[in-house]
Parts: sequence; C-alpha cells; structure tokens
Amino acid sequence: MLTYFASDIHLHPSRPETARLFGEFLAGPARSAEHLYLLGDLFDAWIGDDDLADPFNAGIAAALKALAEAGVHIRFLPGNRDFLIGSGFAAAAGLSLLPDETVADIGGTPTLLLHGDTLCTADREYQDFRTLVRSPAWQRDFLAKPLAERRHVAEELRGRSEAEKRTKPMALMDTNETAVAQAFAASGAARMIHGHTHRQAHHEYPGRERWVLPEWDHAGGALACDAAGCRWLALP
Ligand code: LP5
Ligand code: MN
Repeated sequence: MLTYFASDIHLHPSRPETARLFGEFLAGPARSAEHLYLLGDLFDAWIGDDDLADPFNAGIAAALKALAEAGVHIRFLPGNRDFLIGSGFAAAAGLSLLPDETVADIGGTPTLLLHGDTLCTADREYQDFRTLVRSPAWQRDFLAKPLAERRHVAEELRGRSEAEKRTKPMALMDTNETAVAQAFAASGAARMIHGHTHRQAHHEYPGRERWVLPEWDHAGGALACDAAGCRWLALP
C-alpha cells in the first residue's frame, strides 16, 4: 500500500508554474499511490467554498476529482491558509476532510499527520491569531461577508504576514522541540509528518522520526511511504 504526502502547494493564480507542476503530479506520479494526503496550504488563501465559481479554483478541484475517480483516496487536513475549506470543496474535489492532528496507520506505523503550525509555539502573535480565526463565531461572521470583501481581507493579511515574517527571528517561526515531544507523547505515534515551515527535513529521534514536507513555490515534492518506510519523491 503506497501512500503519498504533500503540503504547502500554495496554489494561487499569480503562480501558474506551481499550478502546472501540481497538475502534472496529479495526472502522473500521484496515480501510482493508493492514498494521497494533502497536509494543508493546498491554496495560498481559501476564503470560503462559495469561491469555487472561480475558474482557477474549479480547475484545481476538477484535477483532484479526476485523480479520485482514477481510484486514489485523497484526504485533506487544513493549513493556516486554507482552514476554511469545507464540505463544498471536498465534494467538488472528491476528497475527505480530516481534522488537524490525525493519527493514521501508514504501512503499519502509527503516524501523526498535521499541518505543523501548532508546533510553532514560540510565535505567540501567530498562535493568538490562529485561536481567533479558528473560532466558529469568527468564521461564521467572516463567511457571511461578501466574497469581494473576504478576498480583500485575505490579501491584506497575506501582505501583513509577509512583512511580519521578514522581521520575526527565524528560530521563532520554526517548530519548537518541546511541542514536538509533547505531540509525539500525546498521540502515541512513532512517526510525524507535517509541513508549514518549508524546512524540508527528516529528523530522527530514538524510536521516532519526523518528516517535514517541502513547499512547492520553488521545487515541490512529495513523500512516499509504505511498509518499508518513507522516502522523498522528487518531481521531474
Ligand atoms: O503561511 P505563512 O508561512 O506565510 O505565514 C504563517 C503565519 N501567517 C498566517 C497568515 C496567512 O499567511 C495570511 C493568508 C491567510 C489567508 C486565509 C484566508 C482565509 C481567512 C481570512 C483570514 C483571516 O497564517 C505567520 C507566521 C508564519 O506562518 C510562521 O509560522 O509567523 O503569522 C502571522 O503573520 C500572523 C501575525 O503574526 C499576526 C497577525 C495579526 C492580524 C490581526 C488581525 C486579526 C483580524 C483578521 C481578520 C479581519
Ligand atoms: Mn502553513
């Protein structure tokens, strides 16, 4: 049973090259897998499932649906940019939604799957922001606004986040080892797979391992796992 993992594709109409690369992945290598897990930030910004009328978004959903119809089980868990993906997108893309921090049996190894932003505990400003925008009340209020207004808010936030990231120390924006150890202990998993930090790596701890997925803005890539373990799958 071959399972692929990818995250941080950050699809956006302003980056057609990334969309092309991802489309080729879905139409090609992904078809060899039995399962594909998307671990958040599939989109650079998702402002609600009613934005599926947008041709760019509809095209991505259709490409995922074609993969699902070819027999690949696709699952998605939310990132910090597309946590508003809901059942409308899931139906259009033929995928199922998972909560962040899901333990799955991957080739016989209990594996904790998460986006990874919850591990960046030193970034207090981000964590406060996350608590706000993940609250059901805030989301109800936001989704009730017209699409154009939501798009404007998302663009403002993207700009603000980019500016803040230039001033935040790199270590602050990385995963915190105490949070990693706690996540292993709380989940009972022997393996962890996540994205978010864009710091592709394979970290090994006694009896445990942690894979950090790459982002797709520049090169991209996926992780392939089966009963023999995991390895990087480079894209052509
Ligand atoms: O994703 P990445 O790596 O670029 O940056 C994250 C953190 N930034 C974010 C913000 C998103 O990047 C912006 C795009 C979101 C689009 C989503 C649209 C749908 C919902 C609408 C939005 C509410 O998550 C960044 C981290 C970084 O990772 C590293 O871990 O540092 O965190 C921030 O930049 C957050 C700031 O520190 C705090 C921002 C406070 C803003 C307060 C406004 C609250 C009200 C917003 C609604 C009107
Ligand atoms: Mn992210």
